[in-house]
Amino acid sequence: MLLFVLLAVFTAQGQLTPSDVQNVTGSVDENGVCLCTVILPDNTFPVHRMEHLEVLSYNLTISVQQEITTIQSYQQTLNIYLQKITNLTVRLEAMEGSSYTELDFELLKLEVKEMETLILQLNASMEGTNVIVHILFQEIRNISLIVNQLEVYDKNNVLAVRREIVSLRKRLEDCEKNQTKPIPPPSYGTCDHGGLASVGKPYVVQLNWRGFSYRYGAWGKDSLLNTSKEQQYWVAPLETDGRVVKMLRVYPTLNDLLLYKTPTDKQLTKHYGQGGGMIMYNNTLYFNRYTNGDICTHNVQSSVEQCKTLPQAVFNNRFSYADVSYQDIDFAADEYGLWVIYATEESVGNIVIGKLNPSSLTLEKSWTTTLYKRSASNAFMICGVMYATRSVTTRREEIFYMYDTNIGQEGTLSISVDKMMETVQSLSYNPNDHKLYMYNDGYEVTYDVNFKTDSSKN
Ligand SMILES: [Ca+2]
Repeated sequence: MLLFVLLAVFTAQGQLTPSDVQNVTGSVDENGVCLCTVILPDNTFPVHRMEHLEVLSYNLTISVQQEITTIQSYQQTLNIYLQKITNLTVRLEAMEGSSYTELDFELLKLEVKEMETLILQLNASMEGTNVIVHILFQEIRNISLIVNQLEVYDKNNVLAVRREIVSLRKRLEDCEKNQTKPIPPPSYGTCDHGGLASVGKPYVVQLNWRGFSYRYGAWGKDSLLNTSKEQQYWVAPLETDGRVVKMLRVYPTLNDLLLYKTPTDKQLTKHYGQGGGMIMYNNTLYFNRYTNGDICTHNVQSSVEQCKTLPQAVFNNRFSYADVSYQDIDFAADEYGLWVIYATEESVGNIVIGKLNPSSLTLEKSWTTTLYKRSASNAFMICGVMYATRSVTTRREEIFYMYDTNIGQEGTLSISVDKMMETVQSLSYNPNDHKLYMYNDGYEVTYDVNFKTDSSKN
């Protein structure tokens, strides 16, 4: 019984070995309670330290478990990041491997360089200035600059530039296909060519002598082939109403024109003119008579005037051109002689081309086209072919229609004509110098024209 108590006490205190149990002699007091004396050794078992250790161990186990959980969580996160990094690497490799490498830029630059060379050759092989080639050249230069910038800064636009290059290359190829073979310019007065090929850049000679407010009118040189007045220039601004012609000025040379020097003023005293359709032919001004369907002449030398009715021609702004008023009757001259471009009620406003006898002012022959006169901005003749223009923008005209009186056939074409001012007030060709003369809102402008080879004749 007593032994049991001791055992129970020790069991509650800690671990016991068999040597820890021994028999002792006890006694019972007057109250019947068992008493015994136990002599414990000096080095008692450190039960409290054991307890502390147990607590520490327990806590440590918990901490380790927590750490293991945390590490497992880190591992999962790390796995996710590893996956992301792997994906990024794949994408980077793909990007490096496709359009954005140094090598690619070098190839791009090579392509641009190649096109630059091509267009320089094209430009050199073409006769005169070609507007389309010039524009293409500028665009290629721009692309070249962009590629250089991109290489330094933003490489991601390489694809856009590449698309642009493809488009440019296509246009260049088209241009090459359409380009005319370089031919020596035909002799003045001959028609040994295949018709109009292109028109050069505008050359602004000067503002008319009456000033900017005289924006309507006409000017040029004598259009009679091999005229004796080849050096002479004439300028005839309309009054500011854009309708009446009262005078013209003649300069003996280009220098005189440029310096407004030694002019001869001629007054149209008997009959005023109407509209800017006039030309000088054999030192005689041909013009539409004011408020009338007559065509009249005024000889610069003798001041002799004569008039004759142009049969059926409408007048007084009935069928003028698209952007100008009172140019119902437009004179023209070419290698074949004198022409008149007009419309009639019978032609329902479509252009009629008349071959005019310069002396008698009678019609030798006429051709009716299908081009509504008011849809064209102006017209002129070269080698019996009428070419008509229309406005494309405020800075560009297009020669878009032709009628060949040699064969009685019409056709369409597209030749750009740059202009400095918005409205073509008049436009004529001169067979003596292969130039177009434009009165462009008061400015006197010339253009060189280029011809196709005879084999490509329309
Ligand atoms: Ca004209």
